[in-house]
Amino acid sequence: MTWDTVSLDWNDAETVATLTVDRPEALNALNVETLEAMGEALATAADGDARALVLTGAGDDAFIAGADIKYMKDLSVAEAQEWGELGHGVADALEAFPAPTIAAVNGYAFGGGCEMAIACDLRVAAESAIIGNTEIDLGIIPGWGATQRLPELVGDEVARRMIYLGERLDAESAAEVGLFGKVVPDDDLEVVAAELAERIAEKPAVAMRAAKQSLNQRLEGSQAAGLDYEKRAFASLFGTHDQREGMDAFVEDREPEFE
Ligand code: DAK
Repeated sequence: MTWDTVSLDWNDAETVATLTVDRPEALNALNVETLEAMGEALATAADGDARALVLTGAGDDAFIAGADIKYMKDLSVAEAQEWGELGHGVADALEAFPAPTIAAVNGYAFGGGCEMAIACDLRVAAESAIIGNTEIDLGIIPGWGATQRLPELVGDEVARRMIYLGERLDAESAAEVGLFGKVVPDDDLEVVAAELAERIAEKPAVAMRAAKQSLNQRLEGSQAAGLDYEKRAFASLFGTHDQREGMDAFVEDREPEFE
């Protein structure tokens, strides 16, 4: 199976799959086609019994610069709900992937890009990576899981600062708050992520799956309700003045004037 904006590659032993988002013209921002392709690629990797999966972005500039603002800007509430479901589906598929997933964060990881990274089991970052949930500056809130997953990783105080202020953290600061497990020189990222994936892939697969499922179990229940709430809250912002203004301003390359 091949896709225009996503590739799926395997190591020689066919134990580690690497899913690369490849939309250079939009800094790997996620549109409908790319999210659908990611979902299919994850299913293919699971069917191929991947024992570890690496998620990364093509090129040196971006992991994923977020959801595609140009696509999102004119969505109605109903369309935003569908859009939310699509992105949530991919983040959920990463979280529930039957083997550990590693985000190799190269460059920008904003908004939905940050949300895909935090849906992975582990995060390794290049020194030049910058990460944040920047949605507030577009007049919306994170819509693919960050209000629930981010506090789990970095604690409530830091998550609130990041989401309320749209803070963009450099790699070192992100590692300090526990968002990145490891920061490496840019040129080493691919190798370090691959080595980590290989180490995981060499462990007993059945126990690994049980370990992941058990760790994920603690998130069940209250997180599901929280994710549902987030979907509804996100969609309800479409059509508001600040959502239109925030996204128009981005597309027109000017400062937004919020209400
Ligand atoms: N969407 C669409 N295009 C994008 C993009 C994005 N997120 N980010 C960058 N691009 C495009 C730019 O428009 C530009 O395209 P052209 O003008 O060349 O056609 C090209 O990529 C290169 O970008 P720049 O020229 O801006 O490059 P710079 O190096 O100057 O700046 C930047 C890079 C990453 C700092 C800047 O592009 C930027 O700030 N981008 C926006 C980052 C951002 O705010 N990301 C968060 C998006 S909001 C939900 C669903 C989803 C979400 C929430 C709820 N529900 C339905 C529940 C998620 C929301 C988000 O992710």
